[in-house]
Amino acid sequence: MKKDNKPTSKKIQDLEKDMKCPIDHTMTTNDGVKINDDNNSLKAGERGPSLLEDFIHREKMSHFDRERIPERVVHARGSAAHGVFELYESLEKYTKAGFLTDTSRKTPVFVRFSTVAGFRGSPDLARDIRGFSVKFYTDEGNYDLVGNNTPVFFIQDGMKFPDLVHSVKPEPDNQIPQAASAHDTFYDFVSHATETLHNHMWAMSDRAIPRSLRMMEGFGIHTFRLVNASGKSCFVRFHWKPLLGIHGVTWEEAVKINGADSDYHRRDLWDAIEAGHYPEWELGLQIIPEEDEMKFDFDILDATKLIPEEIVPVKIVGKMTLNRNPENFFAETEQAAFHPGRVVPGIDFSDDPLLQSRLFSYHDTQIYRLGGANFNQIPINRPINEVHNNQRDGQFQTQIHKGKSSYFPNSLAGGCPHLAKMAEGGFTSVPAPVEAHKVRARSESFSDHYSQPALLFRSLQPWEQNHMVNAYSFELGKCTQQHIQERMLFQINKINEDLASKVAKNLGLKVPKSIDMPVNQAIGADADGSDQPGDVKVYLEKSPALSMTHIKSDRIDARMIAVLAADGFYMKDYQSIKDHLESKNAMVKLIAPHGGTIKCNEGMEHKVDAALMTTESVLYDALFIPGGKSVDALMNEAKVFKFIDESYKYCKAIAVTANAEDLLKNSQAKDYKEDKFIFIDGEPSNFSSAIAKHRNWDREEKAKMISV
Ligand code: HDE
Repeated sequence: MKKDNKPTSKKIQDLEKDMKCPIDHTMTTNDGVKINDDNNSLKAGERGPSLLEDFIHREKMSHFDRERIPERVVHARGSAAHGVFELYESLEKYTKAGFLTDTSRKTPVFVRFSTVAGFRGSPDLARDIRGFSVKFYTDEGNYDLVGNNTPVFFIQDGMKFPDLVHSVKPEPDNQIPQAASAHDTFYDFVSHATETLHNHMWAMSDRAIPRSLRMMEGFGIHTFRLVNASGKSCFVRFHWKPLLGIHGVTWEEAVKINGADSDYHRRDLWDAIEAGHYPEWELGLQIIPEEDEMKFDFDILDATKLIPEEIVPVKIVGKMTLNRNPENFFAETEQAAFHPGRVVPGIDFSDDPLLQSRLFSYHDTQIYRLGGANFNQIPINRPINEVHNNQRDGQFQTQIHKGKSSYFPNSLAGGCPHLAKMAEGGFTSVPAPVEAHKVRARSESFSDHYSQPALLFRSLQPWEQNHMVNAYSFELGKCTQQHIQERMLFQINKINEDLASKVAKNLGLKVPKSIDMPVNQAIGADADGSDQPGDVKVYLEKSPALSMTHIKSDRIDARMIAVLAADGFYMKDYQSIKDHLESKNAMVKLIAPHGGTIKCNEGMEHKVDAALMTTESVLYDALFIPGGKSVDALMNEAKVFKFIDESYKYCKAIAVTANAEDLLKNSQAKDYKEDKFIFIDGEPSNFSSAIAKHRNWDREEKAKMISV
């Protein structure tokens, strides 16, 4: 296989062994027989009948008939990329994992982002939690950090996972709605299972409708363990911090984006990497000494609780860069198998019951989804170090194991493969003491379901809170059963009365004082319990790290900037903005009333990136309109005003020069002169700083009456 100039790694080199390229090759059957007609089946006479002996036709058709494999039961819709992880400082004090102790290593990674509920072809901008799965191909074997973009999960015990997923997926009778939580079954479940309320609130935040996969935080969620070379262990929670900041769109935009480009996130990630504007995240650890396990106001084994960063700071330890798109979606992204149980020496599990349940599910589902127990041999899944053991045979075995011995101990193979001594890196589980009775129960320390969603709501900026009111109102407004809406209002009211009353007003309902909840339906209640457990406790007034504003970034890598122009636009104005934005890695797109080319005032032809009729303003982060004769033509285009009005309504940065201001005057953006994100003949650097801040949310209230 010919090498390309793309970034490489030990894993890419490993994958190259299996890459195929048709250039300069003759077409053959799967048995290598050359084919000289791929257009016609074999027939008795030109008009048939077709002959069964046509092995070329049969082979082609029966392979096609089996092209689909089962999609992931959750996280079916995903997009992935290759990259590299680099460590800033050795963490040998805490762990013996090579990729966390050796700062000279560049550990290859493969990262898959996903939505949870939608099917494989569902739109990207669904309101949903995003999966954030990272496979580290370390020298000591594969380590998978399979996280989400929210710091907590919906449930505490894996026993409830099938129920949770059944409730959020399309309803079983009619398979409606696709990739949406806004329906009765989900809220029927959530309002009963109060442990879900915290992550549900995260799902109601703008984090659940990200602007880009490149602009999301990632969280390992569960408490794991790190173990150092002397066997000492500590607890840890993993965080990914995006260097582009955390940004979302509004629900109204999301609905439009899904219509204009249902692959919006997939395309954004792909295009950014193709353009060389590689997305980056820093890895952060919250480290908790073993002896501090019980010192918190919540249980660190409870995956519905976060550890506020103000209580245990996040230590930044390294950086991950995604620098290469997959060569083949099916071979890599679809066949990639991530599993939280895939750990390397130096990392171990905690007793979190949700995590323990996952340790079974992922491997189990992958054996089914990928057609058998040998799925680890699929190129994207195999480690970069060698694999030797006595597991044999099975479907799709691709390796040829030599010799007579397939058991241990043996003498016929000289005792090989031999065991690794501890000093050679053999995996040993932390010998944590256990003394307990077998019980089917939930720990009392898991019973506080309201304090952390209340902390989250208190910690948000007013605009984030407003978006949340809208999200709850929309989602519950889509429920058809009043008793479900009321049960939700009752639960929200326990978290925050102001939030509940605003949502109730939008629903045209009252917050009920009590609800009828049979004891055996309330998951968190004691066996003889009367009500859902826990009142709101305030152990921290606010956690600023929970707001999306907590990561500041001045970067605009691969932000999409729309330039509206027609024949006669001022070249100098265009060039100076374009040069500045491109120097900051933004993508500047020329949009005109028609495709092909347009002429600037200096007589040069410029290639149009998109005709107005083929694109939509919601696909861009900011708008620039240079002045010139072009303005007369733009004045007659209804879509130009849609661009301006929508950009204004959705609080984006807008820049115009010279007479292009007339377009603003004629738009619905009446207050443009007072707006700090609108620039008339302004400095390009002010425009780019505004784009980096993402949106002028202060404008939102003023702009809400704009109709687009
Ligand atoms: Fe998953 N989850 N999950 N999940 N999950 C799967 O594994 C499961 C949970 C997450 O990009 C499945 O190979 C159970 C938490 C991601 O390929 C399945 C429980 C978190 C992905 C499964 C959880 C996640 C999955 C489906 C509760 C965040 C996509 C296909 C005990 C920390 C991985 C597959 C990818 C995928 C089970 C809870 C994240 C069915 C039983 C908590 C990012 O095995």
